[in-house]
Amino acid sequence: MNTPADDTRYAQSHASHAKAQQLMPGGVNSPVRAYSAVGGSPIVIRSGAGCRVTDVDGNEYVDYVCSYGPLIAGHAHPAVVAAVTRAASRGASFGMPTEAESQLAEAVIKAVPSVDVVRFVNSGTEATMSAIRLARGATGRDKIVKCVGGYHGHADALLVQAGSGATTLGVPSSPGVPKGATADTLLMPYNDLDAAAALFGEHDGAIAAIIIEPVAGNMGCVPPSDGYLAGLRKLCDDHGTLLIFDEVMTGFRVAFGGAQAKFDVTPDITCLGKVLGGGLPCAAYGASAEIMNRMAPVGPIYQAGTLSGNPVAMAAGLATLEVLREPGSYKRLDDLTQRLADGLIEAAEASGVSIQINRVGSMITPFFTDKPVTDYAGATACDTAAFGRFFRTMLDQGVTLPPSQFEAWFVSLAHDEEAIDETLAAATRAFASV
Ligand code: HOZ
Repeated sequence: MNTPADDTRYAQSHASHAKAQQLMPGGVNSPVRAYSAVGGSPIVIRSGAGCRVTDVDGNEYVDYVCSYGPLIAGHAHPAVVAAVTRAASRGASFGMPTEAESQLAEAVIKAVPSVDVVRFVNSGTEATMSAIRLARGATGRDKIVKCVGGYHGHADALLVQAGSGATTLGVPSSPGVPKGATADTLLMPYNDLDAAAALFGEHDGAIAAIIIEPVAGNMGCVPPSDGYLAGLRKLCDDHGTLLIFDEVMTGFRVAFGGAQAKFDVTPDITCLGKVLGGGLPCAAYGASAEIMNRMAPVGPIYQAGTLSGNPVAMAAGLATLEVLREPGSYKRLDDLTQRLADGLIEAAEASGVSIQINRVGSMITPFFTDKPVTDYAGATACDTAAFGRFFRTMLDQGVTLPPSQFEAWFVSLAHDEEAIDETLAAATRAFASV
């Protein structure tokens, strides 16, 4: 355990970030990393191993960012490192097919109920924007529905009332997105089936797709209420609309087959990412052959990518899925995360701090509120200043959390009881500081 902060604890991180700010907007390549919502400047990471990361000052942290989800096997898992090293030694990219693509495609198709044919891309953003194009092309309709506070990457049509970093930075609808790009994007509150039905009432015959995170993860973790996903499935069936599950966060995370396997609701199109690439840039979208074969070169709907299906990323993904296939993996993730949830509630109660824990598998968010959080309105009503104080005190004690109330924390197979208990000891002190 690190000692509480003193003036020199983050000296190298501060110097490094100051230099980075001259070179990149905010010194970062993804806005949430800049710590805007929690104050201070970010720690700069030197390395990671297992469930821990080390910053450039040599401070060690138990890590719950886990790269925002991909690192379900932990940092630098030996099998993943070996697979990546082997693949890289054979060549980084070819722009021609490799067998690794078919191997990972087979693994995805076997695991994910809705996917019979899959296309690899490089990021979750690419997966969702391609899925939207596919849905529009397949239905001949333009309108899409997304949830208020849902985040599906930064493509224009989806950057409307978006969660994650967009909400954290106070720009849920970004300047620079032309009105025309979002004119066909309809919004509904998460977990509100009546609101979804009302949209179909207003726009019947015009809605190509609903795109939804089946477990919301980008307003913090918010599980679907009973019957919600099945209700959306039925509405889509009744109206000839395609249901897209954005499982970039939940795929291979909440179950090997994703949220669709866990909640037993099968979408038409699935987007994957994060765990799929084991920490390397990799994502995918998939569906039935009937739908997917509308994509070029079989069909006319166009989407392409120089680095798509990159062999090093394929190797990292395959090795990560292999780790997850070990018996008991998901039970272990569940048990560890439940231990964290129970301990956080106990620690908060001891300090008289009101929190609500939302958890699905190894995704967890403690919300600083005394009311259940079931949607974006509930998430944004939380005490974000209290979260910021909690965050800083945790950091000072050697625990890295996503620097926003509107993100999920991730537990990996590399976490263990000792790391969780270390986290809870830190949390007891952090709640006292709130
Ligand atoms: N979907 C990721 C977590 N909400 C994004 C991470 C980021 O914005 O850097």
